[in-house]
Amino acid sequence: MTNSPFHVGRPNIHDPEAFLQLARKILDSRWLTNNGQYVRDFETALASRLGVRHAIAACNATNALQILLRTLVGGDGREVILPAFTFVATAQAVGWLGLRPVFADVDPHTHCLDPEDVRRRITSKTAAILGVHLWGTPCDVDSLSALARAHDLRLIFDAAHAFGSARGATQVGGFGEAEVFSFHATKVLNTFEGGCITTNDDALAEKLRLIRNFGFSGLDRVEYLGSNAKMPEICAAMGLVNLVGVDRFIELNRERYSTYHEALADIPEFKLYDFPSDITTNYQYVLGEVDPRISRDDLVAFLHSKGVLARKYFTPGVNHVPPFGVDDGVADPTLPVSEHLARTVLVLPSGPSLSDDDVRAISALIRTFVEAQRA
Ligand code: T4K
Repeated sequence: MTNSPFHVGRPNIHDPEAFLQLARKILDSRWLTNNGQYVRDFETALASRLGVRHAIAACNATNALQILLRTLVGGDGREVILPAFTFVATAQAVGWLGLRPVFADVDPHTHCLDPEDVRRRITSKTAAILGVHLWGTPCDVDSLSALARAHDLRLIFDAAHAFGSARGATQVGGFGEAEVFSFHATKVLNTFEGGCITTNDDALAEKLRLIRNFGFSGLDRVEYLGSNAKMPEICAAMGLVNLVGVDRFIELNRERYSTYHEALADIPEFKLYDFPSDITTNYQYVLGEVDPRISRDDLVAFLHSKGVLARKYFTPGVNHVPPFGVDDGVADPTLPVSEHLARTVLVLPSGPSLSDDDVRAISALIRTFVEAQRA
């Protein structure tokens, strides 16, 4: 493999020169953080792009989830229902606040929350549903909204993977009471580290802006229990530059996905994730399920030995991560789909840093491994 190693999360950088010019301006201005001009410009650009009233920039999605959960739900031991198949940060944000995560199973096709399983897990202690638009596929928002309304629950979404995704005419960003994006270096839109909360609720947005900054409502006046979840100016500058290129990144992601689709179509032991036809996505993650008769972990080791740094997202499942559980190899029978996916899913390198030839070469390695196992 000539260009290896190949990474799952190579950062997308639209225009380094434009970024460096902004960096110079930030240094000259001596205004580095605390709601500076670039953060405000980035928030305006995000809100406009996502079709929402408010985008509140944050230092990362984990912190953003925490201040949102704390503001809407509190931190008093009540229960939050979330998927068992997600990145650990979703559950850690809940656990960090002293809320109790209740893990629900996911749909075998979308890998997003199964509303029927959510319904079964609602109790008198349930305070909120936290959906995750995994792999950039929007959740079954209508069913989850109906459940939240019927049981008087808060409904928020972890949209860390879903910048640029949409269900019908509504872009991710406008669902539930609020949504949280990640702009981590590995995401389709990156600000080094970063994230944002989007909402159409004016009062919630105003409160979150204060809480993000220690709860200050004036120079010497603290109104709420706050935190420090501010995005620095340099990150906002990166975001502004990358926003210009994000549609191109998505287009390149889509091309890589199509190439994988063609190259892997006749390998039944590697079932490429199919994005539902009624949604729009950013194609940031390309993944497949490895037939359980073949060791997913051996395939990963083989690919790594060839410089292809495929990832076992998300293994172990969050229900097996301390303090939520133990990783003792015993599957939870009430979470059959999540347990299966945690054992079989493999995320492949993709995105603008790879060429279509790289994708074909990676696919050929998968074929070689699978055929050797068949023999
Ligand atoms: N909710 C969900 C559903 C999430 O997936 C995440 C984060 C969050 C919430 C929380 O968002 P943040 O608080 O992070 O904003 C990575 C990311 O760190 C994490 O943001 C992401 N999800 C998760 C799925 O993946 P790791 O530990 O796997 O990253 P790492 O360092 O192994 O990097 C992945 C690949 O990318 C490697 O091959 C190296 C390459 N890479 C990475 C970085 C940072 C580069 O080439 N350049 C880089 O600068 O967690």
